[in-house]
Amino acid sequence: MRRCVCPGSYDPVTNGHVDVITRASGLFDEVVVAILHNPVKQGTFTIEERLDLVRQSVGHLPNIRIGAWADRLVADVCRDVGAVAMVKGLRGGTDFAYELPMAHMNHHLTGVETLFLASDPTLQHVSSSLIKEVVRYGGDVAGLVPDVVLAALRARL
Ligand code: COD
Repeated sequence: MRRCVCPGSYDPVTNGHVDVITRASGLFDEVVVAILHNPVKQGTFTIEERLDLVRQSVGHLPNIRIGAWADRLVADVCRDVGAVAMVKGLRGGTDFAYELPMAHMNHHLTGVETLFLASDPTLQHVSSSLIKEVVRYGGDVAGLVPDVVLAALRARL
């Protein structure tokens, strides 16, 4: 079985994430969506809330597992779940500059490969942080996040 991990903070999951996870699920036998800690980001939603929102957004896909590993290296999670690769989205040059050293480091740690999918051009401007900022000031992000996330954001922010 060819398995991959789609790692992220998912705080919260957006349609950009959903697009990458959906495309990865067509390429691999199984996709493990892994909610991990990004040390430079403050959390808005708890890990349980993020798990629940991811479940409601991609749980309909037949070959998806969802889990949270708050204090683990992503390379170790990939090894533990038996994933040959992690799959990430690239929105542009800034993502590439951020992701490339991590891809090298993760390969150095356990030999795990990182595959990048070019983001859907209509979702290139979507990030969890920008979505939260726009919602906080009353902007409309319908169509950029799953409906369930939109409701959670409005209730929280
Ligand atoms: N379109 C396409 N892809 C997108 C979009 C979009 N609109 N939005 C986000 N993505 C991609 C991102 O590029 C990223 O690949 C992925 O989705 C997750 O995004 P986020 O923002 O939810 O998650 P990040 O970038 O904060 O995740 C960072 C990790 C948690 C993966 C990283 O910090 C990590 O690996 N932490 C665990 C500890 C560890 O192993 N550290 C050492 C790493 S070398």
